[in-house]
Amino acid sequence: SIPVPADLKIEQYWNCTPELSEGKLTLTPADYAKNIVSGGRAEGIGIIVYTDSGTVLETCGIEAEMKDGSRLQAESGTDTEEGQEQGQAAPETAAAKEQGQAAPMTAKAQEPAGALHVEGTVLADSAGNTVQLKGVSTLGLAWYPEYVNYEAFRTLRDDWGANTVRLAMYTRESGGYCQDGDREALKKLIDDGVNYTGELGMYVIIDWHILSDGNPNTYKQDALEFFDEMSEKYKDDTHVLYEICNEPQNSPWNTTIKPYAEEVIRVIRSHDEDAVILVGTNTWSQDVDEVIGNEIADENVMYTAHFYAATHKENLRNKVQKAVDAGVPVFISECSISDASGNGGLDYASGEEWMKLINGNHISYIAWSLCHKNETSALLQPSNTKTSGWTESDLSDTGKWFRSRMRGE
Ligand code: IDC
Repeated sequence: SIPVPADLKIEQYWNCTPELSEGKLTLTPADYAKNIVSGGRAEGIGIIVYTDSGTVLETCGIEAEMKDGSRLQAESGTDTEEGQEQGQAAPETAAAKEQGQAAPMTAKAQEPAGALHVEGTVLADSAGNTVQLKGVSTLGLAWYPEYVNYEAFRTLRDDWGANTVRLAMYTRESGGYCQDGDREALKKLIDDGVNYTGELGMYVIIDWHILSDGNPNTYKQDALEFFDEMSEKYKDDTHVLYEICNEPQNSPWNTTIKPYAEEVIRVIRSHDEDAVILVGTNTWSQDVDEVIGNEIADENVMYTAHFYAATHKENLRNKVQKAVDAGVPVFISECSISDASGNGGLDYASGEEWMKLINGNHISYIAWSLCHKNETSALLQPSNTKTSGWTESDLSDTGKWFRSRMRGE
């Protein structure tokens, strides 16, 4: 809660919900209902503000660490006493006192989101704070390319509270990378997606979307070349995660998926030592329990579980919990409340059970899928024509449900 001039206006914000009232600006972090306690830290939260009168905003209780290690500080002016009584004000730092005057807040262009790493079963930022990624997946990149645009992602960030976009690139389906797809066009869409998310301070997942090809080794050579190219190109982009096989089937973990993953990971690691890599599990990414005691020897690997709540219920939830309890880092890189066909009736009750599991374990999750196809998992109404700036009435029932979950409502 920050005291601000009465005529303050908010131009932009990210990873938080700002609320202005009577000369006070309150920022609520978007992260899984996280409270920043007095003296605590939060990263990636931003606001751009201005005043018509030109009043400089210099008395606020915010302290921020800049990328170059220097500190941007501002001392709380009028709110200190009251705030301290409530245990809310930012601490008066020694440095701020020494300066005798607070540094002005500068509006900076959004920095790309900082590198993540796996800590225990969850993701964490460089300061060790748990980070829960949440966001949406495209449908096949070749099918709905119009939704890969800056404003669409910005809407997801600012209105949905999403911090991640998954770029699903099918391999074998029509328009797929190893089928009849236009490889250059697909890579251009990925590049656009990586750049837009970078500019927006969001994370992005490059998803090698195997499906009807079943065994990840079907196109292993293509996968090795593709990830060689991607990881070299994006080695300095801290916001990029790689998902190396969407949904293997009839592929036992130990003899088939794990050796494939080890090979692809070796290639990625030759360019990028620590990007987070997501590995699919057998049976359409449902057998995360197979990984228990047989993990890949790499610190920044997570294993995916996918659910479609109307089909996958307690049985799969138990498997996920069992894996997490055994220390396996699980990432839900695809999910919906429809049935497994991506269509059919929605199961809200099962969806709520999944959310309890997800939030109870700080599991990252991605909703399927950002498009207006006439199927119930599509997040937009079939009649939708907007490529960004959707209001609630533009969203399908599934879209509305996920939006309110991501907003923590
Ligand atoms: C579905 C799409 C559908 C498309 C089909 C292609 O929703 O429009 O025609 O793929 O085969 C998955 C897959 C994902 C599926 C989705 C729903 O990862 O590609 O998308 N699903 O069936 N696993 C479980 C469900």
